[in-house]
Amino acid sequence: MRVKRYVAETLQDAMLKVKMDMGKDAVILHTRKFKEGGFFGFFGKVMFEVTAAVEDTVYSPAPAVHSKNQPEVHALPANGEKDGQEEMPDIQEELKEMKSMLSEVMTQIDVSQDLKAFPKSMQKQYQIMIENDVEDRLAKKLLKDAMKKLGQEETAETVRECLDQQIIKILKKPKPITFKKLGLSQQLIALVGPTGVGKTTTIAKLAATFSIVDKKKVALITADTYRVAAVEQLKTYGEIIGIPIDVVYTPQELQDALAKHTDKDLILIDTAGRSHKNTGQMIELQSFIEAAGPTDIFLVLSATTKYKDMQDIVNSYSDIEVTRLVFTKLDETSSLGAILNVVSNTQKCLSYVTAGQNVPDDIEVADPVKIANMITGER
Ligand SMILES: Nc1nc2c(ncn2[C@@H]2O[C@H](COP(=O)(O)OP(=O)(O)OP(=O)(O)O)[C@@H](O)[C@H]2O)c(=O)[nH]1
Ligand SMILES: [Mg+2]
Repeated sequence: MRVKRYVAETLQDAMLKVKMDMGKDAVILHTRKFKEGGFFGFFGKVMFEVTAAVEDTVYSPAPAVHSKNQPEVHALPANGEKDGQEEMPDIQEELKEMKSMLSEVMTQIDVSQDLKAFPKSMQKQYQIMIENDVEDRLAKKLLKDAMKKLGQEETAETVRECLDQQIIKILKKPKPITFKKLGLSQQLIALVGPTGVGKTTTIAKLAATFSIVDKKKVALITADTYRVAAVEQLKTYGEIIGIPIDVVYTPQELQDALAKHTDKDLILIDTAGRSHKNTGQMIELQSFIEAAGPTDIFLVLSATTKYKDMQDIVNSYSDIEVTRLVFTKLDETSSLGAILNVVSNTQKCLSYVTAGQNVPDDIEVADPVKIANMITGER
């Protein structure tokens, strides 16, 4: 097989040269247009190049044609020759392109074979975590870290234990409501979050626990005046528990109510459920929060919410200085991966979780060990 390059000012001329030189059996391997001369390919003369091949046996150029008037014909490789040098940037360009394509393909292979690189026990744990709604990226990171720690020493138990430890570390130590032993330590907590997640119920649970069990002086304030039922709901709880409740319509009224309760250990502020898609409502909520100046803001999220929606909700509350996370309705779902995702992405501390409608029983300080066990355990 002989391979040759033919250069001419038009493609037709270049093809003609191929036919004249190699005959009709020539196979065209490649054609390209390039600029000759000029700076870095600019301002040069446009030329056409055809690379053709022919079997040795049929390669019988007419001697007359070959010997005369063929200055642009060069055998490949043409290193060191004028046209060969011309060709170098082009080859390098193609090489660069191929390299980048190759590395793209390699990364894709890496991602898809990523899992196969892990031992079987780890692959199984990955599946479990994914089924429990742990973000793919996070699940893989946890596995890689486990792999680093355990090496090939792993067994199903050690893998799970190792993952649990990592999850517990990400979830951090939860921060419930605490009181200083000495001095002024009033805790002013506002609960915010989307509609229907259980803010009011959680407030009732907290109020009852701290007032009845811990004998703290507790007051409730509600800024949720959108629905009569909402006010009545909290008033009823207040009456049952035996603690005062104020209903405020403006940020000013909120401040006035707070001024009345300087003697209280704990003031819980209920807010109306905000659709995170309604910016007007979010601005109003912010003005209540600013007026209150709470010690902590609890963002209440339902564990039953799809993680993607939860992400949107968390983002929409980014203007409010949320300090803690509360997850409700753990009794209604067994996949708690979203809790891990949110904590991992927001770096906020967990505070409480609730698992049922009963006031005050169905609330507890979030337990990272239990949550980790749920996340790495089969459903
Ligand atoms: N299963 C279950 N239901 C709960 C839990 N917490 C609250 N709920 C129920 O969820 C519903 C809504 O609770 P609310 O406390 O009114 O929710 P909210 O966030 O105050 O709602 P809005 O004020 O409308 O935004 C009620 O039926 C509660 O009983 C929980 O942990 N588990
Ligand atoms: Mg409510």
